[in-house]
Amino acid sequence: GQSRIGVTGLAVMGANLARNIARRGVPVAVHNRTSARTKEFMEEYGDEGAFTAAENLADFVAALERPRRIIVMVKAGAPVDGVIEELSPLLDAGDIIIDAGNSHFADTKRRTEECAERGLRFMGIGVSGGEEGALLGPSIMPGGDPAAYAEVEEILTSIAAVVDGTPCCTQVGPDGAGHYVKMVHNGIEYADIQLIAEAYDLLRSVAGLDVPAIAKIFEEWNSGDLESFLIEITAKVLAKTDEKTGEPLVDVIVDQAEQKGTGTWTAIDALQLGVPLTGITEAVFARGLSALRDERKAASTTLAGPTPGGGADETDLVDDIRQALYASKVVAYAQGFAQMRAASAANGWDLDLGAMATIWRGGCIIRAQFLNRIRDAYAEHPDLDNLLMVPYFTEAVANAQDAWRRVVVKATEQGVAIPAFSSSLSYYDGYRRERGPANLIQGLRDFFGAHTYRRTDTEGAFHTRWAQDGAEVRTDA
Ligand code: NBP
Repeated sequence: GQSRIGVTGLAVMGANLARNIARRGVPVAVHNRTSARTKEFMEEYGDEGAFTAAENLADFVAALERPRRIIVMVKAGAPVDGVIEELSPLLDAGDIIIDAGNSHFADTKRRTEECAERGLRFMGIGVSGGEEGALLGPSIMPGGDPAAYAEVEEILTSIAAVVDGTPCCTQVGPDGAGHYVKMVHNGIEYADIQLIAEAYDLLRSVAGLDVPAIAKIFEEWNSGDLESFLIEITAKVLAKTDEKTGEPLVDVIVDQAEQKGTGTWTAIDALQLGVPLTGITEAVFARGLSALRDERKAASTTLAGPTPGGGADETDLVDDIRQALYASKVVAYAQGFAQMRAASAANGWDLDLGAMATIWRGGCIIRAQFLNRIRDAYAEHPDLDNLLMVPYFTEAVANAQDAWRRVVVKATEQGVAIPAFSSSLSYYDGYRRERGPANLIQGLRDFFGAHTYRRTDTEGAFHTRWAQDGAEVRTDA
């Protein structure tokens, strides 16, 4: 075989990845289950590079140099297992199957083991940046055996986005680590988007601004601490006028958010790890609430509450909202990184969190200036428990907190839902409390379930005989 790498699955992501690779001068074999799609691909893009089109998997495999490197870019879930089943008998020991879709990390772990039993090497790589990223330079999060990564490193780093001369691609860790990090990336994206939506709602409903004015505000915000791809495109979406009605496009878009599930996966894993991941989880819940459109319609005329607004343009409020957005964003990232740290420990992945911030600076949806700060934080403190504890972020939130509190108070008084803003503030206030109210929780648990408690002044587990003589007994001695 002559092709250095193959791509099977030529829907938008696979096609663009294959084109990206071929444009670097690498010969690529291409295949798709439905061969009409392969034919279309060749007709449209065949002259962009050295492609070998294969109608079936046997021809596809035969077109590849060894060890074979095969990128699988099909729909996540059962299709990936199906493709592995079909490919396996055609491959030789040491060949590498690379799942570049949005697979769940537990599936990647399982597939890694199943492939190893067949003598095959499996990699799960996260690819972010959507269609455009796949074609022009995505952020790539490869997981798997380092020796397998070494065989594809040159190709992957050459197609990735580049920031300050550094490719947005680095070996993340073994088995499911790459897909895990991609999952948390998507979770953070949910939180970022929710925070932006809440800021927009506040600017509109509480500050009383119109959509074009809000578009301008986001454009301004994009030149400060908040500078990021998502803030940039928020300004563009808000500035768009609907051709049919002449109204802002956002005013004719139905207010129900859809989702593909990676935010939910992130939240579920946080719950299982016991990591307080309020920002991302509230963002998932907010999409769920948005979906209840008919119920909301009925509730809007039934349930009591204040009507927001009344205020004319309030300049101070606009800047308060900016600061609240920034502080909440810091919390959401601190939580996401704390989750990756916990997952790394639980799975033995040894994740380099600074490197994750580094490869998210370009190519992906959450790309932002801000990630340089996170990279710097881990460069100085590799074992950092929480990003809020490094001076840069400690000060950023300290400076923003008065504004943040004013925004949460105002929104609450006026009846505007801000689940991500307010839960982030509650997390912040809970995290900085030396002594919280969980002592009472333990007392209650001991009362109704004899679950025991620990004392502040003595080692050991204790139980109070609430229903008997009220005396305390030590239960672990
Ligand atoms: P889709 O997720 O829409 O999948 C379509 C592809 O899967 C087609 O090539 C289809 O072949 C193939 N396929 C299916 Br469906 N079932 C198959 C089976 N049983 N055996 C073999 N092939 C099968 O494509 P996509 O939007 O390009 O996304 C690909 C992956 O990348 C997904 O995991 C996605 O979550 C991830 N991703 C997408 C984006 C994005 O912006 N779209 C971004 C980042 C990651 P056919 O032509 O024969 O039906």
